[in-house]
Amino acid sequence: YITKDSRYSFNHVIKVVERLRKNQNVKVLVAEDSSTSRLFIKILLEQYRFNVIEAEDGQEALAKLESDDSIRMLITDYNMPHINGYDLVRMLRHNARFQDLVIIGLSAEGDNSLSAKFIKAGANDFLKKPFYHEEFHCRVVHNLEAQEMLETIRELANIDPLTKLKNRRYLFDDGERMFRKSIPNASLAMLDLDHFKQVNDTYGHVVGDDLLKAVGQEVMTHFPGLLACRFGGEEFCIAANESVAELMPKLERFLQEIREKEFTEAKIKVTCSIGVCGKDFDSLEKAIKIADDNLYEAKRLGRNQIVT
Ligand code: GH3
Ligand code: MG
Ligand code: MG
Ligand code: MG
Ligand code: MG
Repeated sequence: YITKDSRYSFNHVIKVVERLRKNQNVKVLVAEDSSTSRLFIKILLEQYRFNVIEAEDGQEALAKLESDDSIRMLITDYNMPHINGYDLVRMLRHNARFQDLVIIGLSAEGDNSLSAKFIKAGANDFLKKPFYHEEFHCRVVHNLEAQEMLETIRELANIDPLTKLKNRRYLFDDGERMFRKSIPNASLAMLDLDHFKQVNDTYGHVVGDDLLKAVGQEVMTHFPGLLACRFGGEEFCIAANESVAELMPKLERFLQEIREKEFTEAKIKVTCSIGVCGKDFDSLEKAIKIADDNLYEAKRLGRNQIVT
């Protein structure tokens, strides 16, 4: 594959080797009732180092997908007993859990409308059997790379690059939905470092960034299971699907930890002010507004404290 054609550049070879190396970690499920076809597809995929598992029909495929989160791609035949490939794709795409699964449909029978049917149901691609094996390989890799890119873009859009916490955009999108669902048993806190500008002015921005990273780590460890995000500069937001009574002790421990710890190599001491919202809200926006007013009050009262 690499050496036969001298037109391939060195960079291309590097890319192919890199892809083959990555493929070892890509688990592909082949759903196909014909054992000959199944073996043929398995061999093709294994030539490219994919980790292949098999299912003899749609039902077995579904069971394997449900019990194994690490399956990245499904290659499915159309005509199979119990559940056919088309129904399998429809069922999978109705479940949010399988949105990122790469699906390629295959069939020997049917007219061209079968390909449209598969893709409309949510398959990424479709191939008619018998297929030319290089085309099969190209489609497998292209669909996989498109999916990988999509996941990277989604991550870049939702994660704050400095602290690796979720960002503000995520909070107002997926976070808003989660938060709204848990009202009235929800609460929210806005956290803001005290006199952070002085840290930058004294130690410089690089150290300021290190401090933010370290505080981000503290945020991550103190609020497991809750949506903790970097709201902006030195402000963090905790959107909790639990009552203010449950959230308060965690906030108190966090405040104390920040107060006591020495951060970065410069052993910097900082404090934090927190505004909490536990009632009188019917939306995320309203909860943020209330928590923000309370944060302002915590600053006014001398910082290093929580106001509810
Ligand atoms: P207060 O106690 O009133 O909150 O005072 P403060 O100095 O923390 O608040 P202010 O809002 O005046 O300043 C926030 C500072 O945070 C200003 C800005 O330079 C700094 N900052 C915001 N984002 C970053 C960042 O990503 N890295 C660094 N190093 N500094 C940041
Ligand atoms: Mg079949
Ligand atoms: Mg501040
Ligand atoms: Mg300020
Ligand atoms: Mg601030």
